[in-house]
Amino acid sequence: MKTKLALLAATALIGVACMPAHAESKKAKDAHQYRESVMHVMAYHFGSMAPMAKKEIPFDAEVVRKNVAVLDVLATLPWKAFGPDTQAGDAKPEIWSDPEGFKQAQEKFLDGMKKLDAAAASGDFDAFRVAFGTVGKSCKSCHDSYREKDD
Ligand code: ASC
Repeated sequence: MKTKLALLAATALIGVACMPAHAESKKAKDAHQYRESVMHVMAYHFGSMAPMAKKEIPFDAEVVRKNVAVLDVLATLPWKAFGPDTQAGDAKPEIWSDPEGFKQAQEKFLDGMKKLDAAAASGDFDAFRVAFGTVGKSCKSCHDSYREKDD
């Protein structure tokens, strides 16, 4: 009996010792997965237009309009998943310690998206290229300040 108890205790201790240092709560894990998934799909749609902006492939206004329509919806989604007690993944602590700065970074991105919307609607390549660059810069500057990893 004593041996059994000792074994159980040892197993429990090993279990605790093996837990990751930053075990995520279910809430943090869900939020982390949600925002990362949205950002991933955003990067996919945004990135798919990069070869056009770089003139590597011909400009196709219809393809741009379709991607931008998807991005318009996605762009509204990640922010609510940075709520209290959701620190996890590559999100820097500054998101929670500097909420004003993080909010400004979101607004910069959403302003850029408005420009990209207008450019997509116009079907004008130069307007698209400029607005695409503005949005890309806002992604990068937010990542530089609030994300652990580089782009
Ligand atoms: C992308 C993507 C980003 C931005 C950024 C632009 O396609 O995933 O984070 O563009 O790299 O500088």
